[in-house]
Amino acid sequence: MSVFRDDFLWGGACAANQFEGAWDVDGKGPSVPDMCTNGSYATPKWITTSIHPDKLYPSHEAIDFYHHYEEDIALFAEMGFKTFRTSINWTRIFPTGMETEPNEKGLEFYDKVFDCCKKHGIEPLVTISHYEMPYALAEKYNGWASRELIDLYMNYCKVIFERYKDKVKYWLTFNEINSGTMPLGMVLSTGLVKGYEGPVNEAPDDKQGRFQALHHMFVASAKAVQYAHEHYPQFRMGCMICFITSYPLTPDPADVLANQKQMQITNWFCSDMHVRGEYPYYMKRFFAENGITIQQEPEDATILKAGVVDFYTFSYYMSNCITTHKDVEAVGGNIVQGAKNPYLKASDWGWQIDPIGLRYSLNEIYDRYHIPLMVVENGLGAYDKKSEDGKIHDSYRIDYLRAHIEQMAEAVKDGVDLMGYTPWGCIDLVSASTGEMAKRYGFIYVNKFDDGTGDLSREKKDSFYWYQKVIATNGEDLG
Ligand code: BGP
Repeated sequence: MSVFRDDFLWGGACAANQFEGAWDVDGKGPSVPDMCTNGSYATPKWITTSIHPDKLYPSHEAIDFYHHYEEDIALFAEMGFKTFRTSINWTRIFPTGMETEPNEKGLEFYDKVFDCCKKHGIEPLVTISHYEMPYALAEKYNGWASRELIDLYMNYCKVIFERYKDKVKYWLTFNEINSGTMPLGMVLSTGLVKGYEGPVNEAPDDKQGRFQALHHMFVASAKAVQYAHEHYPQFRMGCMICFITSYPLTPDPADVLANQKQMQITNWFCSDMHVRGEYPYYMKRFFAENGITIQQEPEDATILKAGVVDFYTFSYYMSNCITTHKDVEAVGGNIVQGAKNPYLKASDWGWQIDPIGLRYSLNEIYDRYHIPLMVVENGLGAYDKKSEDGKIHDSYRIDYLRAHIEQMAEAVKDGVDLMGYTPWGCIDLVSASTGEMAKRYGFIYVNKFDDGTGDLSREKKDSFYWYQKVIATNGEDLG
């Protein structure tokens, strides 16, 4: 007997700006990621203030899901997907974010995508804003630094809610909102990039601006949730957190405390805002010690309380160690760096692989909130090489996913209410952190390379057939 519930949402996850391409087709406007060049593990990608003809911008074509969506969704269906997590490109609907009328052609595209999902019995799970905002809003308002963004985001939400009310039930307001607690969130999510051109990891950090931007995003999220609950009671509204579990590197109480602080600021702060609808007590001291003052309107507290989410989703790739000790070996990570854990191995990109940490995280989150959880990103970014038989034998990816699903099963046995699982980049796509194609996550290989070449043809990897079996047995056969 499977431990996962009968209606468990097995599927996969992608984001519009990382796989759709067609960046200027059918009236779409440029987004912040459309201004980002390619990079690699060693060389950071850049954000530019205009498009340089001599540079490569990977989101412009990406894997061209825009023109391949029927073929791709058919492949997802063949794997047995019950759900498909994707996002809507805000700039397809409102090219600058400031129009009064939406772009009909953009709306039609998502009609076709969601209809195609329905045809295959796949439930869409839609991220409203996944690391993508109109570049015009970054230029004019310095992104979420401005309160104006709340109304503009609401205009966008109202249009897509009404248009897709019969097609989409599950919505996530912002992808990995907590990346705004870290400097990398300047470019990725808060859009504080007005006038900045240079490597994304060197954008001058504006801590005050980031936390003010987060406040605006929390209010926007809460307003969207409240509006959805009032007008579309069938909707289920969720948050999405980049959950980076960290451990104290040593039993030194100073390390334990440092880790507790780290967990509070990077993981729990944004989670608490979404689920409990108010600033947690520990932020007062953090703001005071960091010279941060949050400008709030009198109505904000009520809005935040009224717009708490129905379910909690998160990405989980790795864990980290925190220490107060000097001279320890550092490691990389998706949005946060830490100390090397001697018990774990890391991916080729330095992300420490920790399946047990997923069970631990699921228990920690569920214990705190007691609302349904979903793992909406997980996976191994790896270099895939074709074997002599011309196929991709990605046993390393299967091993990674199997180990994580095993730990999800343990968490369910622990009593955690887990709704579903959508591994990241179920079809190869552009990496968010580096802009590479070479960092592949997919069950489906796409013939597209870092230099922009490739015929975009799709091929099934070994993991495709493995995941098909996992879904068919509701997670019982992980062999
Ligand atoms: C998450 C993002 C995704 C995705 C993933 C993998 O942080 O939500 O957009 O890209 O990480 O990261 P990367 O693409 O950098 O390997």
